[in-house]
Amino acid sequence: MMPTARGRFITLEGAEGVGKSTHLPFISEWLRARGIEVVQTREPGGTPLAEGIRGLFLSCGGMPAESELLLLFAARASHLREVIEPALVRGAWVICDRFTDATYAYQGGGRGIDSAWIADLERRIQGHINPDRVLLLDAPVAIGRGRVAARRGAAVDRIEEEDDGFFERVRDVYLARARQPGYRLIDASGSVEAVQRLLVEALGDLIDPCRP
Ligand code: Z5A
Repeated sequence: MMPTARGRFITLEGAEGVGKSTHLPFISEWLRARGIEVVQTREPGGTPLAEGIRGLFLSCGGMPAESELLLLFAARASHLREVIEPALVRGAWVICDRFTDATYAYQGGGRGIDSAWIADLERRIQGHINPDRVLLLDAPVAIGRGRVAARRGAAVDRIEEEDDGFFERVRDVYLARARQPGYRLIDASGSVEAVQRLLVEALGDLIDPCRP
């Protein structure tokens, strides 16, 4: 019997309000329509332990940046072992709302934690599991924040309370990381339909490796 091919690991990244939650189900459905088993998940979260950590992370005031970092990797370890790795091994594709690029952007760029420390945890916790494709949704900070403000009615979380300078640093780190192979920079400032056309283009070569 032929061994099952490993699934693909796709992450959706970007600062708040760029449309990750809006586009995640669209990508999942687009892939399922092509006969692919999809596991849709998010970070921090994806397991009972990691969802519990997410609640702490988003709500506990006065948290040191180092505690943020360690909580995120504690959640990520559970998510990797229980959800991401088993899915990839059985051949499913994992579509994840944020992953370690968010840690470089928010804890590295936003909070100022040394990226060498993040890289060390990344190596130890993730081992060989890295995204095959990072879809970076990018828009000026004012656009993303404006969308979130227009949607808002409920409480603002701890990260959303940060000022524009914090989100500019987050965006700068994301843009710098998107120069690496495997990343696709998507202009997220257009309409939902325009962004989804760009997302489909950015996935085409994974579905059909003959495409450029
Ligand atoms: N975090 C971290 O610090 N470090 C880490 O390692 C990880 C995460 C993994 C998770 O909170 C927080 O955790 C996050 C970073 C931190 N905090 N922040 N900021 P979350 O999941 O609740 O927050 P989020 O990821 O930023 O989600 P968001 O604010 O909801 O943004 P979004 O998912 O990208 O946007 P959306 O909900 O799809 O869209 C926002 C609104 O805009 C909504 O009303 C849409 O209908 C609308 N929208 C979307 N696209 C468009 C377009 N194209 N045109 C017009 N309107 C649009």
